[in-house]
Amino acid sequence: MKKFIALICSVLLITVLAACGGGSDSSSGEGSESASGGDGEVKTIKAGIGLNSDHPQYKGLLKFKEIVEEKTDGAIKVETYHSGQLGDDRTMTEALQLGTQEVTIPSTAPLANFVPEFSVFDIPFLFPNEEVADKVLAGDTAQGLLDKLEEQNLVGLSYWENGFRDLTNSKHEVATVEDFEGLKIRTMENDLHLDAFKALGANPTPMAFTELFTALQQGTVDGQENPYATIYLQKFYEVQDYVSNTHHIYSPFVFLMSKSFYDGLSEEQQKIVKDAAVEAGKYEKKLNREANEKYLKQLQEEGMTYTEITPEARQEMVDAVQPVIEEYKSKIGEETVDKIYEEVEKAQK
Ligand code: KDG
Repeated sequence: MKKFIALICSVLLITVLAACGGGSDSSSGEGSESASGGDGEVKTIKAGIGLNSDHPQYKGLLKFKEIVEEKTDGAIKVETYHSGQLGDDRTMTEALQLGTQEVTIPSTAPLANFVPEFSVFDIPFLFPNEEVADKVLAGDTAQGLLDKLEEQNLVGLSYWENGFRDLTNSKHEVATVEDFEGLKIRTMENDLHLDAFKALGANPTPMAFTELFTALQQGTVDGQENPYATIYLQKFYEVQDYVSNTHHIYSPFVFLMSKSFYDGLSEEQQKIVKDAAVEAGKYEKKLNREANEKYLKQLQEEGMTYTEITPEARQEMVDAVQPVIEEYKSKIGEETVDKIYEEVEKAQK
């Protein structure tokens, strides 16, 4: 009996000690007042993305890890996952809301399912070039959209770059609007993308990025659209023969953190993760632009046929999607759409 009572007492003691702290629960941040946490507690950030480990996005994530672990003296540890090991853009964003994952960096397109105004970046042919995209993403509207994420239990720490999206397919060259006719195109999970491709005459299917390579390989879809860096680094050239510089949408990424995790950090730690997300984002953008520049040539070396879209043909595409843009103005929010167009115009002056 004595032995039994002693056993019960030690179990109780262990339970009380555990409740008083000492665990490495990544979501508990109470009581830590400095960057190093002060109480010796190590918080863990599980960070996952859909692209693979060769992509600039993953290299940017490693930069984030390096900065955060160094600046917090190891009090915050960052575990990195790529290639959809933790899920796709939507499921990882949901995991952040639930607090079971701390960081992900989705394209803004699937994020519009959480904050519809993000679809403003899905307006086809909105940005004429990267310089304009940079200015607008640093402007009031884009920064205001990051604030809106809080209502969804998410914190948007910075914009990164996915880039201008270009069309690939396995059927034929795409040079004009007519060439889209009947092509089965995978799009991101976003209604505006779907309707824009329908307006161009294609037959679009929304699908998570994690399923895309197999769908292209098995012919479930004929084509897809992504920046050159993704087309090359994900080896889509193995299952796609044609690439055109449609540049129809510029995709930003948003560096997202789970709000419950962020709220549990000390103020100093919050500043460190925020600054690191901005700094690592600059690094990612630089690598991404270098990659997009060099990979079109390499795609051709891998055997893809490249088709240049003439200004006239691009204008026909712009005209074809115009009714869709009109239709979506009220869905996105007239004010947001008007403001973004103003900012795009101002950025070109
Ligand atoms: O890591 C980001 C990817 O999951 C995704 O956003 C890539 O552009 C993309 C796509 O087509 O799904």
